Amino acid sequence: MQTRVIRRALQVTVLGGVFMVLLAVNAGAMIQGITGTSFNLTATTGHISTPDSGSYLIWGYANGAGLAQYPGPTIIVNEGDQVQVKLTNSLTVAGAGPAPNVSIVFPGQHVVVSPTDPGIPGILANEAAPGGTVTYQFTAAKPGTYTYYSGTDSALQVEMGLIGAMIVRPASGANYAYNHPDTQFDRETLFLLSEMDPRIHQVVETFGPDAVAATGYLANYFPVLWFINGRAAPDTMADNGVPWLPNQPYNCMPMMNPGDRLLMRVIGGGRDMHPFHFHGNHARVIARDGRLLESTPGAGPDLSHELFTIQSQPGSTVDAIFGWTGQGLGWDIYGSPAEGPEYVHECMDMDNDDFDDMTHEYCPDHYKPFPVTLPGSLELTFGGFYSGSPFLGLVQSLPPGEGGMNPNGGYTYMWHSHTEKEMVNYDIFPGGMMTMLIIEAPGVMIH
Ligand SMILES: [Cu+2]
Repeated sequence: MQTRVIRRALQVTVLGGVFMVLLAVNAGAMIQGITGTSFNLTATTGHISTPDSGSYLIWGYANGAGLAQYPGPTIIVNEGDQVQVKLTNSLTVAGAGPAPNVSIVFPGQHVVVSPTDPGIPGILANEAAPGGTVTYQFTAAKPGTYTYYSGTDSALQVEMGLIGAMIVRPASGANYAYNHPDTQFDRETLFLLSEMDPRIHQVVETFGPDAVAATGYLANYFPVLWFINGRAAPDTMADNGVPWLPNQPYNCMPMMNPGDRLLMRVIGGGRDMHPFHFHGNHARVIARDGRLLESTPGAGPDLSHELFTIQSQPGSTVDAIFGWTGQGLGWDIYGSPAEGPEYVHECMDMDNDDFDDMTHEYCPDHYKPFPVTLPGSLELTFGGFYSGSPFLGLVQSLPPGEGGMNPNGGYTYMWHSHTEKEMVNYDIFPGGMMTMLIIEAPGVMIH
């Protein structure tokens, strides 16, 4: 029955393609964050949890009086905005020493401090003393993907969690990464990559930050936890804002329909490099550090290039556009007539670009049969994501207790750090810097 419903949905979508175009950009397709031009961030303490049942003290930026977040609130502004960020230092620490000063650096921005709230001069940025404030001001002059983090004792404070993302949306509109048509996207996902050495957090929690230096842990750094947007897999795949992760509100599970352009905003948020690897297709890198890869201003990303692994470097950002249609597989991902008489349709390619105008099906593979014969279900071992069928959007019967994590019959691709020791939670595989891309069939709504 479910098979029939989903196939019907696909056929309706083919006929109702104009409707799909209208829905090409929806609110759920955009990265969550805080918007406006004036922000109040508070540096404060909290705890994060990891899927191996760990709980670790963090220092995080909070939105106003909210909870410490790892990473901090994603600041989303528009090109040309006069931005003001007031930082309040509410850190408290164990041990005899005072709480440290904190600050924010905004790489890529020309920052000044407010004359009425300049804070205290520091090495990289003016700082907020314990209980005090500092207000930073800058013009968001250039669109792109940026990071922000503590410029005070960064080796310790970034490790403790004082790191976040900032997005400057271009004048061209919210569904452009930069001011050029080739940077248009349908969906975007943040990948802020980081790691932690829990020993440091335990020393800070028990004895205070002044006790860290004597341990040598910052010099002999040994992370055993790895995160995307502050979560370790499988938490990466839980929804935004789930109640059991109050200090880790941002998920990371890209979802798309065939033909969508998915903008990947990748940020090196820790102190190690991470080769972030994606399955399913290459991605086209269009910008680095908030600058379009163009040969001359206005040329567009003519120096862009395709990669299957993004070498993410600490403090750096990369924008890439990922697409998927099933082109090149050599068989019809939607099934051939032999697989079911309900699924007889045309591949409508009015503009002769080889793709169906509405579903983005690759027409040269239309009706080509699935190339192998699958063993019977009693001969197979299933993963939780197998829908019972090799065809996109098709859910078929599975043995009792099998499957269930893929209710729409999407295709799922693991995206992960290619430093594969980083796909664990404190030595337990799988976990860590890993998530899934989900391709849902045309017509399956993605929220
Ligand atoms: Cu892999």
